[in-house]
Amino acid sequence: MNKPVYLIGFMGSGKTTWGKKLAKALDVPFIDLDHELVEKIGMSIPEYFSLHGEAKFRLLEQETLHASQNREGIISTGGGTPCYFDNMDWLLDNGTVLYLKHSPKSLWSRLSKSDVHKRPALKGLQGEDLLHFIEEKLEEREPFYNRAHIQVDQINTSLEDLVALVK
Ligand code: SKM
Repeated sequence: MNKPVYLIGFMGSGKTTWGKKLAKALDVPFIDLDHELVEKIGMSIPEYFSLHGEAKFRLLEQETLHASQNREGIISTGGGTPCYFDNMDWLLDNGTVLYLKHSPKSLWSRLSKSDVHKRPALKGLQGEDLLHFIEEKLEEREPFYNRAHIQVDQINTSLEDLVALVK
C-alpha cells in the first residue's frame, strides 16, 4: 500500500468505524480528517458552522485534505469533502478512493439513531423530514461519490472483502 486509501461517503456511512477496522487489519495508521480539522480549529464542527458559516468550513476542510497528501494509511474524509471545489479530482489523483455506499433508507435508519445535532449539515432534522433531506442530498452528492476507484455496498461487505480490495 503506497498511496493512502481515502474513505468517502455520506454522513453515517461508517467511514470512521470501518476506517479504524481496516487500518488495524492492515497494520497502518488511521486518520480522521474531521477529527484533524476539529483539533486545528479548537472547537466542534457545529460550533464552527454557527460562528463562521459553511463556506469557511469548506475552505478549511479543503486545507485539511491537502495537508493529508502523501500520508500513509486509511484516511476518512468528511461526508461533504468530495463534493466541493475540485476535491474529488484531488482525491482520485492522490490516493485510492473507496466509497462506502448505502441506500437513503439505510442511512436514515443509521442517522436516526445518532445525535443529529452533532452533524450541522443535517440541520437538526428528524423522522420523515430527515429521510427526504437524505434522499435529496444523496442525489446531489452521488455523482461525486460514484467516481471513486472502488465502491462497496457496505451492508453486504465484510472486513476481509475490504482488506482484499485495498491491499
Ligand atoms: O465534515 C462533517 C461536517 O459535519 C459536514 C458533513 C457533510 O456535509 O456531510 C459531514 C461531516 O463529516
